[in-house]
Amino acid sequence: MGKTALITGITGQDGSYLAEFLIDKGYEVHGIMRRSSSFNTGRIEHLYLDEWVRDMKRQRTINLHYGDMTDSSSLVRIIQLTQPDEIYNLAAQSHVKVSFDVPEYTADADAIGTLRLLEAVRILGMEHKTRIYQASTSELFGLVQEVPQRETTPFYPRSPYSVAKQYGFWITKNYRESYDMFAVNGILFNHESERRGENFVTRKITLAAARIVQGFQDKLYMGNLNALRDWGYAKDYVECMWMMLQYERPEDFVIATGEMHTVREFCTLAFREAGIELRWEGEGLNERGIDVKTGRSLVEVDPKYFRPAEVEQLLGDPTKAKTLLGWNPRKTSFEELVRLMVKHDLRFTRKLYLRAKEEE
Ligand code: NDP
Ligand code: GDR
Repeated sequence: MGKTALITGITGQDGSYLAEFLIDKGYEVHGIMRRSSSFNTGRIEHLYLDEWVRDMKRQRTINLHYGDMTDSSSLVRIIQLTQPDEIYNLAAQSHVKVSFDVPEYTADADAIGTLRLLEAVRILGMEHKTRIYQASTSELFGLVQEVPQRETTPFYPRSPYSVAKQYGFWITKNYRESYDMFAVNGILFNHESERRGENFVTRKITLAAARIVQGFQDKLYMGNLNALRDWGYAKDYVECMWMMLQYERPEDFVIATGEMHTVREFCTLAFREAGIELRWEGEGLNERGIDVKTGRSLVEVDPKYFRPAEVEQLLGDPTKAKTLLGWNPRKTSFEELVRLMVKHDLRFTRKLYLRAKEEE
């Protein structure tokens, strides 16, 4: 008998890659999706077929269940029904800037949601059967106290999102220590992909570069270009989530590449990949990314993208994951990551444009 996994947040970037990864490993995969007025299954449609089609094709697919991190009863019901060996808690209101606009909801879904999940496992008496992965974040380090950041670096969260995730971190650790549960935190640094949400900085840039070079967009407006991030590839990072749950002991791990770049560098590289060489001029609010060939200003700063409190730099030290789990932090390089995102978005934006033309 293969193992059964339950993924919260299966419709998100990481959930979709993790579902693919676990299916390949022979898992029976279940996912919790929330109700939405428009389809939210775009990232997993290729894994999900209506039941009658599934029967016809006898294809291994994922099983989706309606539920919500703000609804304990749904969590209890789904865990009881699916009896998972492993739960990956990836569901969250995951946008840092948006968390300043919806702080209470963010705390409910990200902090208390984690508690609800742990309690559901305990109420069902499954605390010694089910291993739990909690999606913790480098945002916990916030106002950086030590460079690079490792498992022992003190936290200083700087947003309602990271404050909520700090609760998630500690309650996971607390349940591990109190009830002897195999519950672990992956402290993951930023990881990106072709499936990254369109309002996170990397995807916003790669989409804009693709649109601008094809003439569908004039300019890109950005927030803090000086922010430094340790960016990895989501596909490489979901493998590490699984590795943590296979490890002999429940432990928390920092997952990062150990290399950081500014948002500006990401822009320069993405535009170059799309065929535009940028030159940077001016400072602060007047900074501009100019197309070297045409002299046109393509990237400008709009303060509406600034955050009330910013995390200026994050750089992780993945030594523990490398040593104990044998995880390879540089499988996909920064340059490759930018290349594959831009390549995808050039095709993606072209397709959207052609479809819109057809419908005209
Ligand atoms: P996404 O924003 O792409 O996905 C979040 C998922 O959570 C979506 O499936 C979303 O559903 C679901 N969700 C949101 N609110 C609820 C709710 N109340 N109940 C049930 N489901 C909900 O995030 P990522 O895939 O990028 O990240 C996965 C996890 O890892 C998140 O917890 C994030 O905070 C954390 N993280 C991410 C990092 C990164 O760089 N990507 C780094 C460190 C941590 P829907 O599709 O309907 O919106
Ligand atoms: P982050 O990711 O806040 O690190 O959280 P995001 O891509 O949103 O921002 C990274 C940095 O870029 C700066 N920035 C901008 N950001 C956005 N979104 N839009 C802009 O126009 C823009 N201009 C500059 C930001 O100020 C910031 O410094 C992500 C999420 O996936 C979290 O869920 C996760 O926990 C952390 O990564 C690790």
